[in-house]
Amino acid sequence: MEKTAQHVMNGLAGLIIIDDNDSESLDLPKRYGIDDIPLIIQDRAFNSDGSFNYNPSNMDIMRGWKGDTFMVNGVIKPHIDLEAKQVRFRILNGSNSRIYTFAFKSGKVFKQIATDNALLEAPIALTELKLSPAERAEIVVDFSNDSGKEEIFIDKSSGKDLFKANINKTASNTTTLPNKLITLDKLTPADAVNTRSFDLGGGMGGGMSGGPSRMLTINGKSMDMSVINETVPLNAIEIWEVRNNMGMNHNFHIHATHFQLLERNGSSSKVAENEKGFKDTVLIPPNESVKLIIKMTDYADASSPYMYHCHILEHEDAGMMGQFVVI
Ligand SMILES: [Cu+2]
Repeated sequence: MEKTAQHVMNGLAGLIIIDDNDSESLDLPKRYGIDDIPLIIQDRAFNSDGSFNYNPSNMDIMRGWKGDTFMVNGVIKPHIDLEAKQVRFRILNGSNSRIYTFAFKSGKVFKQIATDNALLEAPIALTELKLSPAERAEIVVDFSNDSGKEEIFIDKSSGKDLFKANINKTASNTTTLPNKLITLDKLTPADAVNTRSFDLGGGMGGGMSGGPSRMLTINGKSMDMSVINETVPLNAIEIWEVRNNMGMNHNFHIHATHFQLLERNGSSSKVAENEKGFKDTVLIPPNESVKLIIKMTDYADASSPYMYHCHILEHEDAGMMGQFVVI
């Protein structure tokens, strides 16, 4: 416990691709490494000998540690040669704390087709895509008319280049992104039988008295391995309201399920189109709130409970995590 940030920093993180019949049956780019490219985005700082420089202060822990060098699939500023066709990128923000706003430097439009856990019902056209730590997205970019061009994928938040794509290969097949992807089996708020509230809070004061692992809290409590914070009934549909009571970004991740985002700051209209899919991690900006609908469909007992936590790794290590059982 309290070492997740260090473990991920040292390399203990990856991306697993999960496809299903829906994904396979649609006319999506699906040739791995050719038109179906995983992107694991991470930031690091390096010592002069090339080793990782990671020694966060309490202030770094509070703010979320950020490195000055960006890696894509473990490589600094890589480039890729691509065919002049539609290309799918499966993106993971694998960073400890950094929130990215992904975009092409040219402003090129792309289509988001999937959120953390599933395809979206329809592609959403975007010019930028914000992902907080552990959030995933799949996008399809149409390079059909870009032969001979280069496109630079950037993080607009920091202004840094991430990788360069050279569109210098002839398309060896074509794919046509459908207008309709799937129908999500969404939960209905009227079916919810219970509401839970989670207040994300804390401050440096907690650190003074309890050390760094006690600085941050959910509902006033820091993570305690010996405490089960919530007991959730199996297959019950619930509303979870999560409030960020601090002047800094947090996100909220729930294990072993997916949820739907119903509201931001009490308003369903503030939920972006590309957030209306199945997710397991959601960004909550400073002093904002989200309302989620969730159903736990797997048992978990006290010997191996599930967790919910901020996925800014320094924050979860600082106590912003809780445990729950499903019975
Ligand atoms: Cu946090």
